[in-house]
Amino acid sequence: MKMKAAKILLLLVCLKAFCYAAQASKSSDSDEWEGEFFTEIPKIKYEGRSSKNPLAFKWYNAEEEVLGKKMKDWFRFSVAFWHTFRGTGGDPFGAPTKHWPWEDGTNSLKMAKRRMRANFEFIDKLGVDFWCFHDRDIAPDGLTLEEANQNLDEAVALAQELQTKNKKKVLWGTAQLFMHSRYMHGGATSSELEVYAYAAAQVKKAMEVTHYLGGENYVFWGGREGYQSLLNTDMERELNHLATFLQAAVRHKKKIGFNGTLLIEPKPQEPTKHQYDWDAATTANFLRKYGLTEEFKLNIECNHATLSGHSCHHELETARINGMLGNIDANTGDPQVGWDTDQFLIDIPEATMIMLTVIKNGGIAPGGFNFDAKLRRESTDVEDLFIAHIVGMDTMARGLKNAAKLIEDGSLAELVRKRYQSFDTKLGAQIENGEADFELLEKKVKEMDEPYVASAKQELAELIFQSAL
Ligand code: XUL
Ligand code: CO
Repeated sequence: MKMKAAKILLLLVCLKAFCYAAQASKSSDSDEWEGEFFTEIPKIKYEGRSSKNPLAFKWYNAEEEVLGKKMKDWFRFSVAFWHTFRGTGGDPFGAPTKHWPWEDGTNSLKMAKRRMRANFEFIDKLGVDFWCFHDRDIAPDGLTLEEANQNLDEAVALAQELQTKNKKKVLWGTAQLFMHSRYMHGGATSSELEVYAYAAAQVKKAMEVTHYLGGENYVFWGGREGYQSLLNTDMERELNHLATFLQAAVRHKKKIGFNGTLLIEPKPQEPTKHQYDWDAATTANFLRKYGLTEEFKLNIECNHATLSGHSCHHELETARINGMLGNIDANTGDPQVGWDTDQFLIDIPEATMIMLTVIKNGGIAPGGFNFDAKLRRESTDVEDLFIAHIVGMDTMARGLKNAAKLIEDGSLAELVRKRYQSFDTKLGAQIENGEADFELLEKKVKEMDEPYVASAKQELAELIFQSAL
């Protein structure tokens, strides 16, 4: 019996490999991929909780209103081009594992255009309105900046045409300043002036194409803006350079009439040992020091939050209370693995905490939820790309519904209000307005008994929280 099952399995695997090979050869004969990329995948619909169909939403119902806003407007979900269309499954120990039928194994302009077509079919079938990209994901680099820019222009012209046809939008664009060896010391913080200049020219072009595509935001993620050792690093000079770079970006944004939000995406390390935009608070302090708080917001990525030793909720709250919550790179790490695994988020309590902050913030538009997340190396079917996004979207929808329940119920907010009610007094107001000096407080202490200290009620807060899940 076992032998027979194994033989059938082998036959199926062979059939599938043959099928891929046949489709791939078809594609390499013609200049353009004809027809559909995802022939086996229907348009993903909401089927409700009882559905057992893996290619359907059980919770995410785009048009459903929650707290007066449609689900799709709370989330503004976006597909990350780099993971979904450039992720190969390769890792430092092993070769690529994903052999998508439309790939011909090259980084040609022809291939870039084919991928772009696949991208728009994918986001349309998934029912998502936005996508995000790095300049070098969507078009091949060139031997010169001019050549790279020309390639980018061709890919962007097609993207523009497909965006209009499919009614899709760019959530954010960005420049890839970490892959090319010239950026080994960083871009804006490189010790080499010519590299600083190159990075500026690349960002200039990436901002221009993001603007051309009607992008709603532009992201700076400083993967190599940091140091490996302080012994050979002038940290003060590098940070000053980073600031002048960002100030120049602001001037360029205004010059070209780009009204999108500029976002910085904090991450503590990886690939650099220490990244300057370590976490939300460090980045907020950097922006304040250099007078950039009016011009930038933050793009909080959950896996970056946990890498910096914080929860995603902590980073979102830090951004929110500083008026800097701009966008969310929705993903998660692995509790046992110490690096940026970029997994799709499936933790419902975490999604609920994320949505509590997003609701408190009144939403995050013009930002959104970008799935900066990838399939595991071992997930190699085309349908896995859809299933991964479906589970990510359903998880966030459950988070939204739970958070709305908690807000409508009000007992958690009441618990927090009560906890600080000793400050809802005349003296409390004096303290909070900065009018109570130490002499006044010393006088009050002399008039009162030993302070009454109430319970923090953490377990009750947790009880209320979990009852909404
Ligand atoms: C890397 C990361 C980037 C940024 C964009 O960890 O998150 O993909 O989101 O450069
Ligand atoms: Co990210």
